[in-house]
Amino acid sequence: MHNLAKSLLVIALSVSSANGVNIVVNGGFESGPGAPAGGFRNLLAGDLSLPGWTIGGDSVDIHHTGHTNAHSGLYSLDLAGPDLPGSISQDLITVAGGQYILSFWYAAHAYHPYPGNAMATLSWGGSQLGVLSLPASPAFQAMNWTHYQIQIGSPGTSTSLAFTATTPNGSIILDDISVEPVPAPGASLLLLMAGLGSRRRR
Ligand SMILES: [Ca+2]
Repeated sequence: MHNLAKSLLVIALSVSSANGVNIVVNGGFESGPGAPAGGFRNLLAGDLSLPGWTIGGDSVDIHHTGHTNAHSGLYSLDLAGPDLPGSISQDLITVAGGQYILSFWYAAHAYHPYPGNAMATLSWGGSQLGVLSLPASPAFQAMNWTHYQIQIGSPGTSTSLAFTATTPNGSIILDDISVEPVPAPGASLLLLMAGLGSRRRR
């Protein structure tokens, strides 16, 4: 491949890839109280035991993978506890105007005692970014894990990330939430030019 073509490919790849540093604390729910093997643990709004996350609404549940299979690790988080919808949120330290890759996995509870899909909203920086909606998983050990990924800008130096159930018990379950900074295209281009310059001098 011609050197210029290689260089353009390097630029294209660097613009669209994150740098691998996840700024979400405990995005996989592996830290904190966990849940008994094969069971779940209910956490009421205001409970401070789940590192990184503020629990709101009514309550949420931490599920052990023996209860509903986690996307990875031992635990996932059910956005609605035994009754009414709950929520989780986290304030991320961001660079104003920076670009980030938001990625997570979601599934619907296999227990689904009402018509329609399990649903939740996703918000970023206080604005609703999307609606998560899935039919019930086929079984507790056959969860319909679905990937969500988007590149998005940060509005300020602190950006709230929030997930809010809009259906009651038997709702959306989350795992492996990450937000990774995307290197600025200008920075990649400067590094590349510096590299080309040093090769020419040799
Ligand atoms: Ca997990």
